Amino acid sequence: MRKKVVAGNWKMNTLKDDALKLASEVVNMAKDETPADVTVIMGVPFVHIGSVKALVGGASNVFVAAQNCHTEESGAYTGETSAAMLKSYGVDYVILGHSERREYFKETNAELAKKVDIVLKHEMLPIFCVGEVLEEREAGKQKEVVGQQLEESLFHLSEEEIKKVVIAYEPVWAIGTGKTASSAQAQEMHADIRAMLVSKYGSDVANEISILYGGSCKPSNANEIFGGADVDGGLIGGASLASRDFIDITKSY
Ligand code: 3PY
Repeated sequence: MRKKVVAGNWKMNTLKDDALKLASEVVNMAKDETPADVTVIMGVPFVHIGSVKALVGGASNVFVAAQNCHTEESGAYTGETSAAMLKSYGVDYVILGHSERREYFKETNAELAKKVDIVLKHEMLPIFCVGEVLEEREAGKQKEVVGQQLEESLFHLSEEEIKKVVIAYEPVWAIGTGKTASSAQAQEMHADIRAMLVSKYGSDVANEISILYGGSCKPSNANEIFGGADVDGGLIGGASLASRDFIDITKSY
């Protein structure tokens, strides 16, 4: 059985008090309302990780993700945060390759392969984002683009390693634009990603890997999107900043 996952991506939002309030609401509401088989993840800014992690404590269905990490173990990289640092705060997951990082920080597939490796080395789980931009979709190249992202950043992993990765398909044209892929478009790409995983790793392994949809997912469309046979949950942007909306999405299976 694949893990159902609803992961929030807070991006560069929340001041200290907002972060603690949001995290404590999510923990309390998830305990009472989220179905037991759904893994809830909050992807919080680095500065809040220590305090959010302390607040989450031993909550059984809520986990903490960072939104990035550096490729190297330590050293002279002013302003950066290492995987080992995140692990020392008890971080569970690290979001890697979000389209905003690919676009604004010029992260490449090769660099992301290194980040995936260092996150796994420090026994955290990558949430690895893939997705095409609008021009690529309009040119019918979405499968090729996503295939290349998987090939160059993930397909060097062993079977045991790839099973630890959560993949998030986020069509870039649907991020922060209010546009959402239709449930049919989402399922189609998720099935293509699953097929690529099957041809590389075989169906037993491929069927264990959760594939999340991201891109303007909200309570009003989550149920339909999560209905796709290969859609195992969502990576949630704006709606993860409102505890009520976020928790409602965790109940949308
Ligand atoms: C969005 O939904 O806007 C996202 O980018 C989720 O990561």
